[in-house]
Amino acid sequence: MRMKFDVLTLFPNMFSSPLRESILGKAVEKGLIQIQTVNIRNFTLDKHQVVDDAPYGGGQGMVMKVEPIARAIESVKSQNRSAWTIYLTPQGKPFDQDLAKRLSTRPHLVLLCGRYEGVDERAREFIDEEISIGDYVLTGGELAAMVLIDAVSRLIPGVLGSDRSAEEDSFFNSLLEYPQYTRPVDFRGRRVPEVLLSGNHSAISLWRRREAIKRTLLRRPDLLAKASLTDEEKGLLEEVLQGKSIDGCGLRNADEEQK
Ligand code: 4GX
Repeated sequence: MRMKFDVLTLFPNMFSSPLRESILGKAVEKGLIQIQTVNIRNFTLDKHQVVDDAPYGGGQGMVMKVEPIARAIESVKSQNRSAWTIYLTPQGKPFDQDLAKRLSTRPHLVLLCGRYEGVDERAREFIDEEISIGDYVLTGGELAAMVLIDAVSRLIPGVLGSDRSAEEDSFFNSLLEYPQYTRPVDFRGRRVPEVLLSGNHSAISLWRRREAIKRTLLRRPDLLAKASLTDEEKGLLEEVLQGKSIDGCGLRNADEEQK
């Protein structure tokens, strides 16, 4: 087993099908990853198995109680001391590919999924790291946990096919992907760029790197600022910046009037 995920949640059923389809399903079958859910409700001690309560000081909604969370985390940790505990919350560190890479080196992640207005502040003392998957509000941490599991799992050696390495991804060198085409060569008059049909591999490679740079410049200049470009890529960027053919780069305005 290369990597184990334990998910602490009030809705374990949410994790049954999505993570067992396709590539992740294969990885689970192969024993490369293991995903287990722990129902926080099983760690209540009262007859009615209450997991939430009204906030002290008043206010809207409910807060997840600290004791069931503490007992659930202690239970998982007692079986595996190397476990690294993560709380998914909009207040956490922004999740990105670098963070996914760092987490993929850990043998055991424990993911706490909050519901309602969040967890009692004292539950945070059981957490090693808080992570946000983006600046928007979900109804709970479960979908965020699934995003993290997906992005981390595909970095585990053997999870992607042998001919398909995660290191080839555009984000590996922090550029957006170049445009891809497959058959037919002519779709309603829109043709595949000639260079891709040429069989000239160095010309194809150059075209792809130029397109990746154009697209990144136009759509995500913030990524380009962070990217460590090779001298050749810097040259391509200069060319593009000097205005040699900057078309739409596949960008369409969502507000554009539909024809
Ligand atoms: N990236 N959510 C956490 C519960 C909550 C409410 C208030 C703290 C304060 C999210 C995200 C996310 C929804 C998970 C609210 N926790 N998680 N949950 N964005 O939106 O990770």
